[in-house]
Amino acid sequence: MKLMKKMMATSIVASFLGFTAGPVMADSLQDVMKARGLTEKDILAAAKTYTPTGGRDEFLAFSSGGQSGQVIVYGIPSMRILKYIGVFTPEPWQGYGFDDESKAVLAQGRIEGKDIVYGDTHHPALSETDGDSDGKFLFINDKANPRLAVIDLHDFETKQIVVNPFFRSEHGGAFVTPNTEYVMEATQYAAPYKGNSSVVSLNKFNDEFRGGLTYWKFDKEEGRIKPDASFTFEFPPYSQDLSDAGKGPSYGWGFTNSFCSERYVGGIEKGRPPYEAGCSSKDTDFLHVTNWKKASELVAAGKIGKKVNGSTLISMKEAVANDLFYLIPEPKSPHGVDVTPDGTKIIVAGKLDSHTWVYDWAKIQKAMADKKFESKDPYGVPIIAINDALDKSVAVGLGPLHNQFDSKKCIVYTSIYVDSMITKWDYCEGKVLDQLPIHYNVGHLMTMEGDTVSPQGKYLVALNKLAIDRFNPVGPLHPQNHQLIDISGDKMQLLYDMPIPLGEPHYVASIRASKLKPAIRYKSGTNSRTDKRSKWKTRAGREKIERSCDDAGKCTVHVYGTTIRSHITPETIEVTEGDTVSIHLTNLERAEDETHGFAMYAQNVQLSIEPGKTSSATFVADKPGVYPYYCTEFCSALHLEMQGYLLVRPKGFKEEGGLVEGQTYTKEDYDKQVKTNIKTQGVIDSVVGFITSHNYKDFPEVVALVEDATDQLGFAEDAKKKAADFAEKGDWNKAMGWANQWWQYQVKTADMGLRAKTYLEEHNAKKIK
Ligand code: CUK
Ligand code: CUA
Repeated sequence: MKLMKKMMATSIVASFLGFTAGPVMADSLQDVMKARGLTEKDILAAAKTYTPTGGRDEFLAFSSGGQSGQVIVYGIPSMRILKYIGVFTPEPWQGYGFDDESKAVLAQGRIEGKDIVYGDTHHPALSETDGDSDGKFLFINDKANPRLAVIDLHDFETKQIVVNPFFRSEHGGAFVTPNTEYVMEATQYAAPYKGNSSVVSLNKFNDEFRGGLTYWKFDKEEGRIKPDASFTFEFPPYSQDLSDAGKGPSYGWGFTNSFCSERYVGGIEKGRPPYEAGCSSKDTDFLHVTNWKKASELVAAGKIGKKVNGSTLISMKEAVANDLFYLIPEPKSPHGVDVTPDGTKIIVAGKLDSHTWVYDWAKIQKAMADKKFESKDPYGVPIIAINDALDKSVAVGLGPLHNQFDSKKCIVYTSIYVDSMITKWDYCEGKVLDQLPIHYNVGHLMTMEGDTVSPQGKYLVALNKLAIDRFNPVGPLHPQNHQLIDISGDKMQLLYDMPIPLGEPHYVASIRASKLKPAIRYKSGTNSRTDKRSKWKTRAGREKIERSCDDAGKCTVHVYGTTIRSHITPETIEVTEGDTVSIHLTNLERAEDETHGFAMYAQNVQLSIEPGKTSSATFVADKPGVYPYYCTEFCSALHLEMQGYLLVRPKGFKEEGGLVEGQTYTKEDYDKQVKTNIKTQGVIDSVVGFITSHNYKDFPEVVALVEDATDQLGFAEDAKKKAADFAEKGDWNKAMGWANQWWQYQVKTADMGLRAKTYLEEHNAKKIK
């Protein structure tokens, strides 16, 4: 222990004086290229993606985490993973699904009374203002259990989960309208609407099974979806697929495609052809066109819609009667539907066709105005003839799936599943410009801010379904392969393969990193899931334990605790067998990245308490015993010592004896420690001298570090006084303990100070006196 202290003190001095040794460069670039078998093309690709230490990415990508029910955040062009965000699934690192606050969010996603602890996430969507990404919120859907989640990009935390009031599966979400007025969510597999469980026979498929499209109302101020202000279009039982919202001239409208408009019901076990055959017999399916703007006005005026399950349902009859709903034939078993950045065209990729079809919004509008329809579907929905809607169709390759737009006018990229390639083409001229093989079988593709009115170009990511031979094998289940492609020139250039080890990410949304303004800390005592002050917020020195019992003799213990480097207050919690224990911890830190964790033996407790946050863990102490707890984030040199005990006493337990000391100290020990502390103070003083003699106030990062160091130094002063008081009384054990605590605070101060000094040196701070 003493040796370790000495080593630490020495290293503080050494790093202050700048004794650092760097490696000697032995290799030349040519040597490395030769040794690793790299070509010049490889080196160029590396230079385009390599991000030197401390460097930042130009774009951030929010990838679906597929079956994991999470979101993956990574940087572009470095392709470095930055975070997994727990959404539909518990995520222990973040305490998501372990603290009371986030358990309440996951509970919103219960389906018909059941906890669902996975999600089949498909499409993330970033909030928009005037059709452009605004960096405020992220939405993502769960296909299997029709749900939608809201993530606040202020802290990258999931705030809300809503369950679709009608559907039993969905796919065409999340897609936002240009001012995030609504978030679209369309069904996939038709089913009787929820609450209609008496109808289960597939014989009634045509009459009782339904698809649909929900427009979830989003309140941007509050950052929450408003189910009672949302509405759902009843759709025929065609398997609706993806959606996109209109923009510019098509603002106010939504587009949702479909497959299996054959309404085939399968039955392979009865000798009937399987779904895959019955659902792909017709030459065309239907693009569903809905007017959400007019619908919202009519619903608000009480003219249409019926309140069902706390939300509004617009029947097909009402939608048709009010000119809110139309169908247009589209290529066989289509997949992606994407509105061009200027909102004038709608591009549909026909999975079983080798063409993409480009629809013209002006033509569609004219057909609607003239009430020129080729016919009606069996549900009375008007069908606009293909010739009255289509601008052109372009042969792009076998199995086109999805489209994304470039910053250059008229340029679109389409993923070609069967041919494993990306096709770059011009949708104004109807010309293919370039094709690039990818590895293998691409699903979605994504360009920078490619869903918005102003795509940023530069890069494209191909989300490939199969990796096969691209990475070191890790068993029969392979990682996903995201390939980064440079699209800044005329020819696409493949730059990088990135394995994704977490579910199948169907889609990714990207944003210019400078648009994001994530927080460093919470206002002290924040419940991060409600964004409000927690009722359990605790201030330094106000920590307490309260036990109360109801008339039936059920007792609850509330622990109002705090965490700060490097202790948890309280350090001993004593309860009685059978008590419900609620531990509420507020992290008193203000320093960047000073998160504390809190885990406890055998209680399934694991919290992540970021600076300012208040987190709670509630459990029943049903077994007498000793339960160690500790901090799970390596937060400081004395992190391992950030610990405590929960003691669960049997009823009627009588304590015997008092606390014993494991070690006794003398005046000599105390004096020696004080000497060390005074030496350490010398180091701190010179660091402070360096900082204050420079223009550190021009660097907010350094100002924050200095604030934190000043806090720590204040605590050191406190401990120093306590040590002196006990020394006066000749209580060398307590004097020694507080002298040690004094030194601990000094170490933390020095740590902050050295970080500030390094920062100033690296950023060429100016000497001011
Ligand atoms: S989907 Cu999976 S490749 Cu859910 Cu958008 Cu197309
Ligand atoms: Cu706090 Cu480790």
